[in-house]
Amino acid sequence: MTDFSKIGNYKNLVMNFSKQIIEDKKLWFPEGLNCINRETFLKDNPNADKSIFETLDFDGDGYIEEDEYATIQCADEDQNGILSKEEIIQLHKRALGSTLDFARRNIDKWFTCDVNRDGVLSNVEHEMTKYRSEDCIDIEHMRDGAMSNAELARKYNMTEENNISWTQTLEKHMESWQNYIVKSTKNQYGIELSPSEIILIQKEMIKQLNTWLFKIGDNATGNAPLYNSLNVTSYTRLLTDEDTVSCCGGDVVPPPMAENKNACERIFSPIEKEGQYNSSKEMKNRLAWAVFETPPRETLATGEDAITLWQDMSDNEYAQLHQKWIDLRSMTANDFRELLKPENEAKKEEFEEKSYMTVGQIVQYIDIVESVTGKPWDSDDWKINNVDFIKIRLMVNDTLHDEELLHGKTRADVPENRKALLQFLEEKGWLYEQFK
Ligand SMILES: [Ca+2]
Ligand SMILES: [Ca+2]
Ligand SMILES: [Ca+2]
Repeated sequence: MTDFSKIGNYKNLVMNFSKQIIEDKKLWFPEGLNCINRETFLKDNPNADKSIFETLDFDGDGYIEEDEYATIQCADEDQNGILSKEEIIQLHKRALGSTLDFARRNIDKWFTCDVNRDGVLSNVEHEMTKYRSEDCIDIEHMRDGAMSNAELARKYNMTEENNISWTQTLEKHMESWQNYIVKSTKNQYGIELSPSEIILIQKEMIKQLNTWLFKIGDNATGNAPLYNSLNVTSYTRLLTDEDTVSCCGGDVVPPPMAENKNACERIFSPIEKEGQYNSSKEMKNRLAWAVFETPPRETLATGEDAITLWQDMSDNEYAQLHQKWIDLRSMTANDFRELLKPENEAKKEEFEEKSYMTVGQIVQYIDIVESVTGKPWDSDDWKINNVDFIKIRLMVNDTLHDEELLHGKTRADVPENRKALLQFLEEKGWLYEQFK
């Protein structure tokens, strides 16, 4: 387990971040990342224990990135510079919680490809993944519901019996995902998951698989989860519970909210804990940000504040971008619903060309929020508290009713199009007792 306590008081460390190109991360951050290499760290902190560098460099790439350092700062709730036992436990809990969340979603993702729900990704099913555009906007093609391979081949004009050169089983998928998540929990939180926690992750996946004996998640029924169709950027912006301001979007590019490019405005406040909430204005900012096509991050300088983020842009360029933000932000729920009408098809297409979310997705999100608040989106007399927010997340992920799906069900209740999954789970020994 990572020993955060040996860092001592991190505020005593000299941290001279500078923009550097990291070979391993060049693909994502071609302009480099704000970080410190080992040599600089040791030079600036001659008296610090040598192992502190390794502790702070979560992913072991030889650099302490700002993100890695920020995790420590965030975990230090009372800001006294030292991670107490309790603060480390909380960090660990948060890391595990998010991992379990991802475990369920990983299984949900699998079934966007495994259309006949038999636990194996056939050639035809794999072929179909090419209909998935890079940003997943076209993923609707992939969610026609449970369908046999023959039906699928017919629908997409493929030969079903093409030689099976590529088969992936769910088991292999789960195993490789598990390896990935263990590594990424270390990279992101500096947390090493224990063997018993890894078993917990496996159990979570198996539970979700049993849930899929009944889970619909199909376009055909109109119940496609919003999560499966959103691109990663929009998803993050809609569902992050962390404090975010227009000058530092964290891992994602902020929106040009402020009139003055050097100013900072709050997009929304943190909503992670009891008592915290987002106002209707903040929620509308959130949605607009998820929709807004921000400039590619490599065209922006990365940095801690707005001043460095927007500096490379001329005042005029920024003003234009800001105007686009204002225009989008002034759109009402009704405007979006209007766009969905058949006679507005052309307008809708035009809008979607410059949008991270489809109009359908936007309306689906608004519907979810309205159902939680019981108030119209366009009014201003509502807010979202921490409990509401969790509910919205569950609804976006379509996992709100997962627990109930298994209640009181037996083998006889398993629908015909899930018999293959039932058999698969039985063979693997993953089938819940109640279905045997
Ligand atoms: Ca690192
Ligand atoms: Ca502390
Ligand atoms: Ca299959």
